[in-house]
Amino acid sequence: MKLFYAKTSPYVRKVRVAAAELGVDLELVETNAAAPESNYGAINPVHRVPALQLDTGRVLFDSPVICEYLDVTYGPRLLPASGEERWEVLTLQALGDGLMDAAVPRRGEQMRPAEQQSPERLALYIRSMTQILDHLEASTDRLAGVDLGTIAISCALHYVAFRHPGDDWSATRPRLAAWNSAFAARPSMENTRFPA
Ligand SMILES: N[C@@H](CCC(=O)N[C@@H](CS)C(=O)NCC(=O)O)C(=O)O
Repeated sequence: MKLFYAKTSPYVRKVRVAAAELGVDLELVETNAAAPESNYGAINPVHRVPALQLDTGRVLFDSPVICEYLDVTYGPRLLPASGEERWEVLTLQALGDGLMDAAVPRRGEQMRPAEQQSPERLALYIRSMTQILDHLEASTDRLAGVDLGTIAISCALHYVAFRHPGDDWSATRPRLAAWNSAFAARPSMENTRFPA
């Protein structure tokens, strides 16, 4: 199976950590989806990474779909099949993905020339990030075990530290920071670190 990926994408890291936790090897295909001349749309018409191409040729996207496919096929271990636990894990995954969904475009906005940046848009991203981080700090007792929820949240927290270091999110959220440090020691997280 081929994973179309970028080293700096938190969504990709989530998929790679899930695969590692399940003991699945993926062939990595480095992909710059944002490049204007990219023909990656022939693989994933949404034109985002990650995408997973199965040996049959079928292509799966986006990251929650890929993670669920991997878990159903090689688990299940990371997403309970039914019951309250399933909704809990999916909701935690949505919190992690939601943090990425604000932190990633905020970074994109900040990469534009200063005079083209929208302060209003940046404020909305920062509001979403702050709310999610505060919510997680108040709910660290929910972060037990290794599942698609905790994987998504840890990948999102590392992305925030990687791309928005000035936020110093962990300084004011000690319980979440302690949980994330312990989670980061897992080989699946160690082996998928963002570049220095
Ligand atoms: N909802 C998607 C989001 C994926 C996403 O936004 N990926 C970014 C990289 S972090 C991307 O490919 N951006 C390229 C672009 O927007 O041109 C998922 O969960 O897979």
